Amino acid sequence: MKFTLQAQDKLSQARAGVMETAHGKIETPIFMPVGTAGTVKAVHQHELVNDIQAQIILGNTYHLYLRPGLDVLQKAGGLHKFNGWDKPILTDSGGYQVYSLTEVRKIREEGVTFRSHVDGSKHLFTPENVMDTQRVIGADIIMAFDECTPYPCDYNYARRSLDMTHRWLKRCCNRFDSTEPLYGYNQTLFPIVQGSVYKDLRAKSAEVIASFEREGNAIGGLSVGEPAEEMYAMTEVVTAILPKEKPRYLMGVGTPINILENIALGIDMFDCVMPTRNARNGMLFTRNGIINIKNEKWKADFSPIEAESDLMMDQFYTKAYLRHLIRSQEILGAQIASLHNLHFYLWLVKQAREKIIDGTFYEWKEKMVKVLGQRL
Ligand code: PRF
Repeated sequence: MKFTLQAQDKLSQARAGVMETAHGKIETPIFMPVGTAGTVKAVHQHELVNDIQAQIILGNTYHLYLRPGLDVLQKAGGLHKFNGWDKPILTDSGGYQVYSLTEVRKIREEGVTFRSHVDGSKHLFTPENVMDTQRVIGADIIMAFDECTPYPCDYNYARRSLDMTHRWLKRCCNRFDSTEPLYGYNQTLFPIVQGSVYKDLRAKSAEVIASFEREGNAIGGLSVGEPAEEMYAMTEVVTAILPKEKPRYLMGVGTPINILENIALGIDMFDCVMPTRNARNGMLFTRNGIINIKNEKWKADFSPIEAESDLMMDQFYTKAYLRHLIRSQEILGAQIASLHNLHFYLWLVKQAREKIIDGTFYEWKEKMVKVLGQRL
């Protein structure tokens, strides 16, 4: 993988760049729609490509390992072949999903044992087998196995967990570097900074992670319930240490405002379930603020979903109709709202990129942050 920086904002740490993977280019800053089980929920591949120009999607090792399982994925020739998405894919390692989705789990030096949320069966994830699984899935960018500490988290737990995440990283790299890709194209491994909300632990972790000299670096353990100001403070500590010439990925973040603030702090890549998950509950993100489409207010509003948007569906359907679909739990409601929100997120990062390149990012960002939090 190659990463080229194209522009750097003067008033902030924001940057614009381009990543080149085996499945194509990614212009940064970028938002990656989440396709947990190999599908971005309620959105077709052709809509991702043609209607919203998604450049990369995310998959989850945990879900794909449980269903459809590695035998099917390997027979298919990897996830790209299986789901028909031939642009870049990034897979999360399963670490985070094991902590958030499974109840019975034991975290040990060897790895994590857990019970499947699907059928209760027992499994063990280790740094080694998670690398092997991500080889089988065949994502372009794969993630290290880490422990995402909860919030709040006491200092000593965070410190011990961090040391283990670093030892796990060494094991991930050993396994990854001693195995070959299965489908004839290169994959790359990103390590993950942890350290909860403690500046000294974050700084130490960033130094350790940077010393592995991988092609890109990620920041985990944020957006887990801490106040936004604490998240920003941690990003700032970490981006000051991670190398400038490599992409930085902030995992699981966040609201449109979180994304803009973190771009200003030097982050290049984001993913979050918020645009799709919230869409299914009727929350629409727009360039004028947030709409709860279920509100009475929209009952007979026959204006387009978003007049300024260039998404065909935003022009074609009205607010009143989308309100009706969502309130009736019609499948089409989830489809329209999900595509709308993803289109908005991709519009936002594309705007940010253009503003960074033309030198007006900072003032634009300040203005947008005021607008985007409004409830319409
Ligand atoms: N680790 C991994 N995946 C993640 C996170 C993490 O800390 C987060 C935290 N926001 C989201 N996804 N492996």
